[in-house]
Amino acid sequence: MNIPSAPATSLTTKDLKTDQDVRWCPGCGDYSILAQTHRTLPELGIPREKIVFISGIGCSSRFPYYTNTYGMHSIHGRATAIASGLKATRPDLSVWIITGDGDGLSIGGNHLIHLLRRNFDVNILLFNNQIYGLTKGQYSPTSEFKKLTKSTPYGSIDYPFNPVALALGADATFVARSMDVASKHLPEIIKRAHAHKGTSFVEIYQNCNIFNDGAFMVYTEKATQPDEALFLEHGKPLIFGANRDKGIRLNGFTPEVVNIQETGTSDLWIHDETDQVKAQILARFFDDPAKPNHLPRPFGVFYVQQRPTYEELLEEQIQSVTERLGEGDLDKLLRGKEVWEIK
Ligand SMILES: Cc1ncc(C[n+]2csc(CCOP(=O)(O)OP(=O)(O)O)c2C)c(N)n1
Ligand code: SF4
Repeated sequence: MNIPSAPATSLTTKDLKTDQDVRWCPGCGDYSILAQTHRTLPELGIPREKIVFISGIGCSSRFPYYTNTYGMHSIHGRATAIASGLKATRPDLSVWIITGDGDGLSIGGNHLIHLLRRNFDVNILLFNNQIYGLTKGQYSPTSEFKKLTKSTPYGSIDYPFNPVALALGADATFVARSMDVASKHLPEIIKRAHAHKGTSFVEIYQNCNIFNDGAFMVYTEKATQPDEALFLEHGKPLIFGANRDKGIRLNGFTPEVVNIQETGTSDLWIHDETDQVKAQILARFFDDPAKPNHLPRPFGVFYVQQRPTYEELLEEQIQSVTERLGEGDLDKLLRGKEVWEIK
């Protein structure tokens, strides 16, 4: 793809569009995520030639074709590995990983967790549609228990991953959740992810209207969203409900929903995105919305931690070893003392 230089100050949403035919099904949530990303990138102040989108395989992974920056539609589950290599050698680049729940959590699950713990300064946008879209509707690692698909005709007996809990378990330093159609929320989360120095993990609920239509409807539809979605804001109490009359408080380590009109707001849980223990509890707000007395599903930034990035530590280590031992010589190393002959 031809990437003419577009300085950060003049980059527009139009500049980011490509001449490629978009091959997603009409109505797919991927369009909305693409649009929000194109709308947000110019606000980040990065020159176009410094932006790289790396994807794996899947419908979502076609994203780099439709974004006029550098990019790579790579191999299944390995966008994380390729992005790590790129960031280690070119820390000046803004690296974005586009992956799906199949790509990132099935075949790519192992690479994902290691990227998270290493804390390369890259951004992961995981499009979660709870299905394999590209291969026509098999169940994925986030499909719900008992899910009926072509590959689970009697219902899935796999217990699903909770991607936010998984990322926290791998010691990710930025963990957030948003949704495809959230035209204000998603851009804010993308900006926060970019601003974070370290790996940012953003799970995005994405509707696959062909093979799993309506999977997240209770969170996205106007009629149900206020009671089902809990929008997290740092330093603010956890309040939700159509009349903003429901709150969350902690009873020991157990969250409970209270009616604010009865209890007031003084003992409500105040969201602190630097609190790892509370982030773990929030991640477990993962009830089936059909269950009576279920907790609402949180959206926003669950957790942020400042920790050195892998590329910083790598550079530091190379410098200190070079100062101590001098420039390395690969040829000498390969022909060093530990050489033996096989006869
Ligand atoms: C090595 C390998 N195994 C399996 C496949 C088949 N395959 C292609 S995409 C995909 C899953 C995609 O699901 P997801 O990441 O959720 O993306 P979506 O299409 O839903 O956006 C699979 C299993 C493949 N292309 N390569
Ligand atoms: S199959 Fe699903 S995820 Fe893939 S393009 Fe179509 S609607 Fe989107």
